[in-house]
Amino acid sequence: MVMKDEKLETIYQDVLRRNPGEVEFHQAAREVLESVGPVLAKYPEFRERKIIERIIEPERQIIFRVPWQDDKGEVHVNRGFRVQYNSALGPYKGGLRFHPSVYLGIIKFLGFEQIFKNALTGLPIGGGKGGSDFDPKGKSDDEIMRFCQSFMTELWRYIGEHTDVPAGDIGVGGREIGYLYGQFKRLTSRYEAGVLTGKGLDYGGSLVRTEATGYGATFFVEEMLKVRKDSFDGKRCVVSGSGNVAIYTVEKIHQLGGKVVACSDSNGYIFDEKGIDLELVKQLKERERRRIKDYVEYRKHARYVDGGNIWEIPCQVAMPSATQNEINGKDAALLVKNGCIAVGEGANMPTTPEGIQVFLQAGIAYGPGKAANAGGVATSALEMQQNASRDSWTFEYTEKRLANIMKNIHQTCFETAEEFGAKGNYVVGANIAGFIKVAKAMVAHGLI
Ligand code: NDP
Ligand code: 2IT
Repeated sequence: MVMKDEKLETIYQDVLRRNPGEVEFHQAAREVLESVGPVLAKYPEFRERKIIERIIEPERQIIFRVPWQDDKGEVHVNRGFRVQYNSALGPYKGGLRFHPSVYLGIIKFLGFEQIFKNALTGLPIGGGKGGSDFDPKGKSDDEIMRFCQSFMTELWRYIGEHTDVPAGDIGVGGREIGYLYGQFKRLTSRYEAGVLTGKGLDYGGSLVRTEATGYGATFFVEEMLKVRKDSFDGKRCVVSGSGNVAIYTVEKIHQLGGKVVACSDSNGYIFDEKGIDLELVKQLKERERRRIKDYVEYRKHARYVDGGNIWEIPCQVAMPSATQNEINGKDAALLVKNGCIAVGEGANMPTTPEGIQVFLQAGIAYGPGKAANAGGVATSALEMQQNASRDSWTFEYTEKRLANIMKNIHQTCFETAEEFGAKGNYVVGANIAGFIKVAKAMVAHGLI
């Protein structure tokens, strides 16, 4: 489908031509381009200063070799990436993803979305993303450590508390951040806590960072439900994935009175009519690093569906928290048909463009990732604040800050959508509000 605005269509065709094969990046770029037409009418200086053409081109892209040895002494070579996308609002900020599917197109889609997400938090952070096609599954602790050390041996010269501040994403959690931080400290001889976020609590991490993305996404859905005079109380929910974001989404939904009946990993899903036993999931996934199918060994009444599609489970609230494009048009239609009234994206870009159209046309509350999952990076920015002041805040205070930030993001998206004639459309609201903030700063900085 061709875009309504001819100039934007030309820009999009240019994106396709200059970034061949990067389909996830094309998808993320197109969604933003489709939203920002009305902004250009209101702010002609953005068009004159070619803000869109500039924002869509990363400021800097770094690609490097990561050689490492496994426990048997065999040598492996992976590829490392860091895309420093936009620094108009602050140092580049965004996670590192270790997954075999990683290539430049995935890092660019994530980095591009991160610019607008970070702008929405209202905190001084630019956008970036990195990672590697390394597969952490089945690797020993020592192998993970050697990989992280080799990765940081290249990355350290490009990052810093005022330059670029990586954190976790898929395949990168507290353990990996620890090894990365140790190697950064060794290479630089500096105790620069603010260079990474998601650190352990013993060496500069922030309380609530572990929980932040899942809690934040749940707060966002709570706000969307409030607009509809509704709440989580008694709601039947499905949360895909069983990693960091999924686990703390389930935790907060349960605290707010909802019941999560299914979660998953890349092999299949579990269904537990009595409600997911979160302590068991934490034991299996966080401490023992096992597969979700093992859940049914302990909860005999629960069911594991190998290779199954989790979206076939009827629910009122769906929170995709695994990976990109996990909900297609058919899945979205099935969710709506089965009575789903709200979708909050813990993952980045988990719904395909066709799926998004289904949700919007059905008029359900749909919270896109760059708004709904911003609590993770927002709490990373709170970790940076604590590091800068050599302070550490209590859990209660930090969670309150997070809840407030999510409330503000929701309000900003809601009001911006209304202002630009798309009431209730959080996609348009998030894209426009994030874009305007970055664009204004870019205009102020001149042509750089
Ligand atoms: P984890 O590595 O902790 O967990 C990822 C989960 O998603 C696992 O259950 C994993 O299953 C599943 N998954 C990953 N890749 C695929 C795939 N290709 N197909 C099917 N399932 C898959 O990562 P996080 O929980 O941190 O991240 C989940 C999502 O949330 C990602 O989209 C990430 O970008 C996003 N996000 C994360 C933030 C954070 O702070 N961590 C912040 C904002 C967004 P398996 O074990 O089988 O691979
Ligand atoms: O997608 C994301 O926002 C993250 N993976 C978290 C980034 C961060 O810097 O905390």
